[in-house]
Amino acid sequence: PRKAAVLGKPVAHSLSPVLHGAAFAALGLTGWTYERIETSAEELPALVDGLGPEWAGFSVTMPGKRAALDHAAEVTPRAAAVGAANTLVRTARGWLADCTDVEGVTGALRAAGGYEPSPADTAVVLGAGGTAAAAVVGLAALGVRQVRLVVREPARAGETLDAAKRAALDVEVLRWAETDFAALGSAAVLVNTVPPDAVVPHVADLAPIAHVLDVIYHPWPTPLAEAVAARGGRLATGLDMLLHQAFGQAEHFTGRPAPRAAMRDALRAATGN
Ligand code: SKM
Repeated sequence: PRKAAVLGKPVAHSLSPVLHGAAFAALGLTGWTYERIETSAEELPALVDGLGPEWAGFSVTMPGKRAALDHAAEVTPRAAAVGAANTLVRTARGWLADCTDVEGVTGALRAAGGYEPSPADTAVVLGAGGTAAAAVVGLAALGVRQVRLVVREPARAGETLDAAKRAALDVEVLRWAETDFAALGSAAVLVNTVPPDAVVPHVADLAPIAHVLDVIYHPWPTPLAEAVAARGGRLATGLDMLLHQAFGQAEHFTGRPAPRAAMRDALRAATGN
């Protein structure tokens, strides 16, 4: 039997043990365990190197995603594109870093958000934190070419902007306070990564967008989600994203196809959704 864990700080709220515990059980991997280990970014390298060969790999959440990328011997193209890793997998050559958050975004937008991309589409991303970089790389992976990035602090948007440029996106950075939100309502797809209090004044302008991933899912529904649904739009949530990013991790840890239905059912049971 092998072991895996989610590393982060805080980590007590993480639903990854629900998802990966269900995956191991559905694959008949008796004795395999998945736990939470509270770890700062600074502690991460020594922690993973100090654990024995029974450890197959790790999910990595905030604040360790950059440290995980920097510590790896090998980096997948999508982790390099995002500039962060949410997965470390043990290989014969050392740690392999991947960023399955990209699949979290693409899977959530397609499956829950009903989004069928077209190259002429314009996407809007609200926010420039860690999730925004995965969002722009995910949108590029879907075939979107143009992104409007609406940010409250342009000085902090550098990492997301770099990710958008690496993904060869045509990106326009808009300063939140000066943005004409009504003009954004014609976008094909929206990924929101900022808290409801900032979005509320603009909900009516954004509501016409037909496909929305609102990564903020607590409390649900957000005012944005309600307004989009009332206009007939399709919604994906942070929980959809969590589910879809876990599939690739489960495959990395076990070497087998992820038991998707079992993982989805376990997440639903744990969250009442
Ligand atoms: O990228 C994911 C990570 O793999 C696990 C996670 C969690 O357990 O809450 C959240 C995201 O950062």
